[in-house]
Amino acid sequence: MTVEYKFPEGFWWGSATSATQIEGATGKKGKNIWDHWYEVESNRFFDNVGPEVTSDFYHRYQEDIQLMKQTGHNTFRLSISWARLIPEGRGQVDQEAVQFYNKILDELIANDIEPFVNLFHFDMPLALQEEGGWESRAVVDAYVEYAKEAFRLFGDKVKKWFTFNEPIVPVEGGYLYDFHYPNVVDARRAAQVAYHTALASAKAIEVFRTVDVQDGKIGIVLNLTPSYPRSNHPADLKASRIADLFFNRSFLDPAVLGEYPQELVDILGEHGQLPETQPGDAEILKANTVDILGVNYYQPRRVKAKEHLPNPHSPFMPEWYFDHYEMPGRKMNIYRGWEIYEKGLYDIMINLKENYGNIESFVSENGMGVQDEHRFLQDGQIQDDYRIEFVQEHLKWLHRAIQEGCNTKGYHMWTFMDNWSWSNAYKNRYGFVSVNIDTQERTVKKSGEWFKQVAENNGF
Ligand code: BGP
Repeated sequence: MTVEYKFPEGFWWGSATSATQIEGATGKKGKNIWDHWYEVESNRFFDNVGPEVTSDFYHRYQEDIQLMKQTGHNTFRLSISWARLIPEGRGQVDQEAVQFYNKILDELIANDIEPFVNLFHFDMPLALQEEGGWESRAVVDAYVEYAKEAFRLFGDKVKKWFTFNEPIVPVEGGYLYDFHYPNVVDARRAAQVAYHTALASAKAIEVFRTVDVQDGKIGIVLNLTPSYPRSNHPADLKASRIADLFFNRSFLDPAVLGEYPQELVDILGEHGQLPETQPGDAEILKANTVDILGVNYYQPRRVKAKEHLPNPHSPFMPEWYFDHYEMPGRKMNIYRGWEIYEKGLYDIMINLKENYGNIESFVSENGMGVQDEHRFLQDGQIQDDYRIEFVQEHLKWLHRAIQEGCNTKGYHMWTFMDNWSWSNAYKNRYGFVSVNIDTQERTVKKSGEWFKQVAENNGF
């Protein structure tokens, strides 16, 4: 068989998950904001389904790791649940949790699947949220202690660490647009949360390198959403540049370059939205940039100049500077409502090469959510040709980026098996493996079989 799109030797093939979305067994851990939000407002969750069981990975991890093998994984990203490891967020470590994560890591390694471990995937322990969550500087310190504990406990087995997954999402969801707990809408508080998260990441990296001296690499996973202007008109270009500042560079620049873009600082300053900082913070950010960058890419952002000037008396929001628009003729994932633009992945990688020192990177999430996916069931298997096409077309652009010298080491799908997704619960299915949420029965989809071939041939 000729392999037209061959990837570099040792390419990472796999998928990503997060603790809250797959583990279940919530009764055996401390509460996080998801457990709490579901308790107080279950109607905010699709079909009123909460995180108590999800895909029951807690009990089924052995079977699941076998399925990872069957679907060609040589790497796999999971996250540690902070509130499982340290139920109150700081202090006592739970020994059952230590055993649980050790068993998973051992099982992965025994099956030649390298574990990539992420420390925070949207799941603030409730006890710390009650202290102010990421608005509180003391919570940054608690996070650094947790990171240190995780490095100490699992550092012999884990050689790829990530401080955060998509840190902008809790900022947007929790403090700007009301789709995550604590449902605050306030740009200045959002800026404080964003700043403390970036600082927490840098401080965890400092501990990783200096205090505990771990071997291996440490990075961050960012959802980069390339911002495309409607036209070359200066006003559209400016709108797109500012959207990029808010939604990409607000984390990308401090993580990779160790400092904030001046234009972002100026805009926030003009509106009195700057976060509180402390002397010495800038040096910490500068000295502790990432070794490796995970790139989550789902869709682009299409932007045009603002049509109506914002009311200067209304509270400040990033949208004071741009409007979104629907590009005519764009290709859509009709099953999820997101635009599909495969070349976006190439544009991201070229940007990293040209403007971010060609940092070592990989695609840490990319995938296609599908509502009511059981309609594609035939002879007991989901025939997800649309997903195969989706992945393949993205991989073609990734291949081209690599050929042009981008330092890209792997491709992880979102996600391994259908899982519970935040307030969307089980609405959109993303897995290579389908999960019947009533019986917990797993079945490899057509895309899972296809992915195995791709991984085995290191291309297609
Ligand atoms: C990413 C998150 C994942 C996952 C995915 C799909 O942003 O990192 O945790 O939820 O989005 O999201 P959804 O199920 O809402 O389509």
